[in-house]
Amino acid sequence: MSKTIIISNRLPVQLQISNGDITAIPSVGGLATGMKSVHSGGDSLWIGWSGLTDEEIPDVLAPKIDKALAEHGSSKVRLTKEEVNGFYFGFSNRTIWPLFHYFLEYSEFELSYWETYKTVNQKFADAILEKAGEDDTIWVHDYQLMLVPQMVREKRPNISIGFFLHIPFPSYEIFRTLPWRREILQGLLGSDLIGFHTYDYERHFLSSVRRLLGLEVSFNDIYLDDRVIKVDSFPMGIDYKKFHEAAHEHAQRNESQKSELQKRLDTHKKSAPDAKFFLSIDRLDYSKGIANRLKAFEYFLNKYPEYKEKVRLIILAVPSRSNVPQYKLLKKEIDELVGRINGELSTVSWTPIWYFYRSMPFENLIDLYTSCDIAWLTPIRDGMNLVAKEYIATRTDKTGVLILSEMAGSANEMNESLLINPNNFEQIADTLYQAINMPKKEQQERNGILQKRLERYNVEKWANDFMTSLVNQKEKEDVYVSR
Ligand code: ADQ
Repeated sequence: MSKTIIISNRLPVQLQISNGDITAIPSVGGLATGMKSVHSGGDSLWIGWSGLTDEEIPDVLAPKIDKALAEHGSSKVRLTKEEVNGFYFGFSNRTIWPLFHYFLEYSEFELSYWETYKTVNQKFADAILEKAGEDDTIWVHDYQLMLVPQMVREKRPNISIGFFLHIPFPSYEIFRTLPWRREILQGLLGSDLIGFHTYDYERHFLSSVRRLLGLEVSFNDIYLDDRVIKVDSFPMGIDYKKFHEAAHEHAQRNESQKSELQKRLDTHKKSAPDAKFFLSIDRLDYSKGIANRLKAFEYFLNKYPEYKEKVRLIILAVPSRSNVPQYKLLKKEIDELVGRINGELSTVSWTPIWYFYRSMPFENLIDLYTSCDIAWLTPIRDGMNLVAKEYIATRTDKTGVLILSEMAGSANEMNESLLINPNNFEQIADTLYQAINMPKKEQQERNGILQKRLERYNVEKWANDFMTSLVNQKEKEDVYVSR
C-alpha cells in the first residue's frame, strides 16, 4: 500500500525526557494541525529533526525515542550540534530567512553554512530514501529543505514529490544576490509540484527560474526534457472550527473557570468600559515589524492625545532563534522601546503597553483574541500570517477590527480588514483612529465576510488541495513523458 511521507525540519511532536523516560507530545502548531488530514492512520510517515542533538541524546535512550516517535507516525533525522548550528541557525536563519524577507543587509553568505546545509539536506533525503517505496508520495516543507526534492529525485526518478514554501519567495533582484541561487532552484525543481502562499511569490519564483536557468515556462508549468513541473499558489488556512468553537466555549465560562489572565483583562475592562485593547501576537522576529509598531503606537498617542489612558497595547512576543545575533539585538531594542514609552507616558492608573515575552498556552491565546477590540499586525514581510486569521475566527459575535500589514501574504485574502503599509506611521495612526471609531455594524459586516472565507478555505482544504494538485500533476507528467 502506498503512503504519504511528510518531511519538515521539525517533527510535529516534542520530546520530553524525565527520569530516563521519554514522552512525545504532539505539537499544536499550524502545520501539525493542517497536516492532520494527510498525516493520519498507518498510511503516512512524518520525517524530521526531533529538536535534540545527538550530543543531547544518551545512547541508552535512543531506542526509546524511536519507539515514542513511531507511536506518532514519526521518524527522526539525527543531527549533531555542529550540523544544527550550520544548517539551521546558519544557512536557514542567517542566510535564507533574512534574504527571502528582503533583509538583505542581515544575510550572511558564508560558505561553511552552505556546505552544512547541503550535508544536512542529504541526510533528510537519505532518510526519505530509506523509507520510501516507488508509489509513495513525498511532501517536503519549507526553506530549510530546498535541496531535498532533487536529492530524492536523483535516486527515485518516478516518485511523486511536492514542495511547499511557508515564507515569501523574493523578487529576482533579491534572489539573484545569493551565491548558490542556481543550486537552490535546481534543488526545488526536483519536485513535481511547488506551492507558495501567494501568486506573487509564485511569479517571483518563475521569473528566477526563467532568468537564472533559462528554462521554458508556460503559464505556471516549467518544462524540462523529461518532466513538467507545476508551480501554484495555495494560501494556507487555519483550523477555523477549533478557534471558533474554543471562543464559544470560552464565552460560557463562569468566574471560577476563567484563567488569571482573563480575570485581569475583565477587571481592566470593568474599570474603564470605553477603553480599547489593541493586540499583537508574533514570534520575536525582525520580519514581524514589532519595533515599528511600538514607534507607531507612540506616534498615534502624540497625534491623538485624547486617547491617552483610553487605549492599551498588549504585545505578546514568542522567544525565537535567540542565539542569532539579530534576534538578540531586536529583543534589546523592543525591551528598551517598551520601557521608554511606558516610562514616558504611564500614569498612576494607566500603563500603555503590556508586554509578554513568552509562549502562551492555547487557552490564553483565546483569552487575548476574544478580549481585544483591535488586532494590530504590522509585519514588514510575512509569508502568510496565521494570527490575523485566528483573531477573526474567534470573534463569535463578529465584532472586532483587524488592522493588517499589506506585506503579509494573508492581506491578499483579507481585504475586508484595514490594510496598512507598516512604514507609514501617519496612515497607521489614522487607521487606529478609524478602528477605534468603527461602528459595530460595519465591524460585523466586514468580519462576517472574512469568517465565511476562512471557514471555507481552512487548513484541511489547503492540505487536500495541495495533495490533489500533486496527484493531477503526476498524471499530466506521465502523459507528457510518454508522448
Ligand atoms: P510564523 O512566522 O511562525 O510561521 P504565523 O503564521 O503568524 O508565523 O504563525 C504563528 C503561530 O504561532 C500561530 O498559529 C499563533 O497562534 C502561534 N503563536 C504565536 N504567538 C504565540 C504565543 N505567544 N504563544 C503561543 N502560540 C503563539 C511561518 C511563516 C508565516 C506563515 C506560517 C505558516 O513565517 O508567514 O503564515 O509559517 O505557513
